[in-house]
Amino acid sequence: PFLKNVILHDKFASGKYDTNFIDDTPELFVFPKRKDRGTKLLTYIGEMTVNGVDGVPKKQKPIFSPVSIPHVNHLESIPNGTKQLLDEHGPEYVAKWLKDQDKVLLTDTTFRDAHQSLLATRVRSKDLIQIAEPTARLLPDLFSVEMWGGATFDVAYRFLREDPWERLLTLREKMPNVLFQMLLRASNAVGYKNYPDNVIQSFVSESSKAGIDVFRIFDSLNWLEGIKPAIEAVRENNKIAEASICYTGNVLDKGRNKYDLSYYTNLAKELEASGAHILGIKDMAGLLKPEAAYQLVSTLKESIDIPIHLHTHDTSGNGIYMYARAIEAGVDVVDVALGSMAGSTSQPSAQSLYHALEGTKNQPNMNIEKFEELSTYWEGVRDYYQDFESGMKSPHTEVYFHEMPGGQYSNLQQQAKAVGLEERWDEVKKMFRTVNDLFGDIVKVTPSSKIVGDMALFMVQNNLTEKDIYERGEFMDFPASVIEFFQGDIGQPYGGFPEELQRIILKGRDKIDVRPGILLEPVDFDQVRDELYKKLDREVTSFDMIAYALYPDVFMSYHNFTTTYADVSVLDTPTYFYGMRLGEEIEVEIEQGKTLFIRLVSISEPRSDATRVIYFELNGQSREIIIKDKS
Ligand code: 3PY
Ligand code: ZN
Repeated sequence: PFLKNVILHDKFASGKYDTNFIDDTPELFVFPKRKDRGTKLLTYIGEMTVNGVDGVPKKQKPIFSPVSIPHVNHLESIPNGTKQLLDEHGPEYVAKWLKDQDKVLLTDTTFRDAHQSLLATRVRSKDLIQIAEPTARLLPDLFSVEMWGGATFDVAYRFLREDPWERLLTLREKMPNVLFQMLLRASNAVGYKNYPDNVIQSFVSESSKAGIDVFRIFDSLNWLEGIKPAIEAVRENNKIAEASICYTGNVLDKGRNKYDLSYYTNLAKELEASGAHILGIKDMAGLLKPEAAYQLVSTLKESIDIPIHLHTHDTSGNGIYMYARAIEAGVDVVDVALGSMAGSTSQPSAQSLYHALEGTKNQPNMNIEKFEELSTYWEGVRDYYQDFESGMKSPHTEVYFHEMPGGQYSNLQQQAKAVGLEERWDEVKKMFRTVNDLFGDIVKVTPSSKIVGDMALFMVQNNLTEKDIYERGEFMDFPASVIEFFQGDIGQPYGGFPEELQRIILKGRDKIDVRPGILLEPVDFDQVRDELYKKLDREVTSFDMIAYALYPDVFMSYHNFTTTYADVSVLDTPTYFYGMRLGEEIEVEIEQGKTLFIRLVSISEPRSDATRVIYFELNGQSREIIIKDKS
């Protein structure tokens, strides 16, 4: 280990060391602690068995049927797809190729937005990885697979205790043929605030290296200044910049004309001029109605030369009809999810679209049986995450009123639960719209939608009306995110801030009207490396550095968790959430060729200090683990 520390040390690697190197470098003598992954994993399983996972009421582990993984021939080579087009010919070529296709192309969002929108982003890497290679083999005609970014990055570290970079690298290895697409919140990267420009540049360059090909970039206020640096960063890495307009309001409503057709076409032209290879229409809440889609896509097709990629959420139940009209108007790609992970707050179903377009010249090129096979797999996996379902059982046309993004619905609901507002969820949704109007009718998508959500929770919790805010707001402590928004920290909303409200909320604090990235000091990554080396007590990767620069506390809490419990991503999902049943036996492959056989033998009654003894068998040997019962 000493030699390894020397070789991995920055100074040694860069040749900048002298004869005092060993004396002056105490970290060379810090050796990795002996791992006992077995005991750590048993402790985690014991915790889940006795206390359950945070945020989910403790319940007995349900019995799940085995999931069905489609049979594929692993020896055959994986068919080529759009990834090869990009790697061989570059982004401009792919954009032109896309525009030249007669049939509509598809992006499958099952690996990202579908579960962000249906299951509070909780799908674990294990469930993605085991279906990755079959997906690559069975759906090689997809334009792309959206599988990263948005909330998945944060949630992976924060709630799933796994490394999102590992997820990306492993999926890339298993799916070498289809473009990988991510959602990038422009200057907010995959976080909720503006970051210095060099963090965005490093994030884009590292994610490009790790396997992302298409970056769907949006600014949460549709602010052009906010989106430009991210477009440039993507172009520098020779990847596809899909710059997006976020659709809000209703272009058909002539009484509400803040966001009309000319607003969107002007923005689209500016995005094209700023270097977008593809224009994204990001209908994050599913507000785009069929006729509006027809008018919007037709107008955009006349105004710009780049291809158009349409994204929606099927909350209202009108998604397929809307897509059909957009396709008639010439849209080039649409986002769909596999049937069992589609509909409601998620994307429209791939299979439904296929059948809806039968008899038209645009029907996508897809082998419907393969989609069905993969859909069966997801039907089984979705059961594991039943505690994160939103409870929405049928189309909700009320979305046209509250305008809440699909990806936010189940997440805000979890947030409302956490602050005791579960019973008042209907009020929270109505308040979401009240806050929108109070803020001057803004674009609502992460992070602006989170700010509207925070304010809505604050107002419901304190039983406040719009009038109360204007009359008594001087004496209120508003949520930090709301104050930052009115300071200009995430950018400038179209049409500006409502001035009187801004005064009430800021209470004399400073505000800015320039791009926040201009004012933020670049992150010193050398310093981050040194700091992290001390904290992690191991080699620091550029992935760790970026994660730490984005969210230091979440990253450190993830690290501390893995130090206590080892790498829990190796556990199957039911065990990860619910622990084990008495008498149950599981196999856990902790690394290739190394499997632990674990049996839960018995659990003692709580002792006087509220601890229980959990008796396991680990590879045939008895092991006892002590867990405090928190009930
Ligand atoms: C995200 O930013 O995570 C979204 O999905 C926005 O729609
Ligand atoms: Zn979405």
